[in-house]
Amino acid sequence: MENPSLPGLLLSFFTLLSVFNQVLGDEGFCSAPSILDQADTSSKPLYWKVTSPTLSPSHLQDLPGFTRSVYKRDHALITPESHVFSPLPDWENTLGAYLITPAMGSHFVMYLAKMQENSKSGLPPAGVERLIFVIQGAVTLTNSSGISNKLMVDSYAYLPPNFEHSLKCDGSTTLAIFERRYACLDNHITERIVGSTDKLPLLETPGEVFELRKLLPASMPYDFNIHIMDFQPGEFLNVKEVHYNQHGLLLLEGQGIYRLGDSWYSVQAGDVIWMAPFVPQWYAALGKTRSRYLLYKDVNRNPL
Ligand code: UGY
Ligand code: MN
Repeated sequence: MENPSLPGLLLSFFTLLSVFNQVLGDEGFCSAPSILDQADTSSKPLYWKVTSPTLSPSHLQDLPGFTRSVYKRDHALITPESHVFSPLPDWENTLGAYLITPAMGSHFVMYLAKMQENSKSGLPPAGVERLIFVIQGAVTLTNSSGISNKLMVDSYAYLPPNFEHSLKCDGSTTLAIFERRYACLDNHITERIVGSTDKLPLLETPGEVFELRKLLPASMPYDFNIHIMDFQPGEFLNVKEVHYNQHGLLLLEGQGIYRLGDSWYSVQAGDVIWMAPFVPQWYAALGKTRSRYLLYKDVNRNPL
């Protein structure tokens, strides 16, 4: 038999190599989803994961009927693949997904609002206060005397009960919104607040390692606050909390494990959690990047 020539040998080698690569390709039988695929997040806008969620591992993305969402008596995890959007009542050209409502037992609502060029907000019902936080895009907030503020990603506004205002935008925008019926106190009123997370000071967190900012003043007039909590990978809550306050949480960045009652959940940016009063709660941040969440908490009122 004739010996194969060198070019012939090389050709066979490269043919074999390319077949081997195809077999092992992106979804190869022995490959895990590559961390490198997710690594280049530096060029992406802040909070991009909230509106571009992925399921991990990726081979579960199209599994019929699969969701990580859970609804229980004292907590719920509502993950992006089960968000359902419909026109928001009283808003123009805006789709909303109510993710936490009194039907679950909460005394507040939390929803995502998706606006576009010709969208306009409606007002909350009488006596209801509102906090909006910009996740994607930008929105212009105008009050009845014509004063306007442009709110970019990471900015927020608090509107006291019965405060006339409207929100408009030039393009695709996503807002997280919290509303509750204001619990009045004699001789106290709340004021309109406009701000941005990066301008807020870090607050003391005795006994804890996470970084804390609060969107609203801690003073008596305010019956709730929104905390911004940052954890580096590997950091976790030291206190295994059980408390009278309710929570509504939106994970803005990162991933980790949330313990709620006796259940332990893998969570990632875009996930929403409802925590009823007294549900045991604990978080540990994992992965390669910072975890950041927005957290509604009722404060400054006697629970009686
Ligand atoms: O302030 C809080 O109650 C907060 N640390 N809870 C939480 O992160 N689940
Ligand atoms: Mn808590």
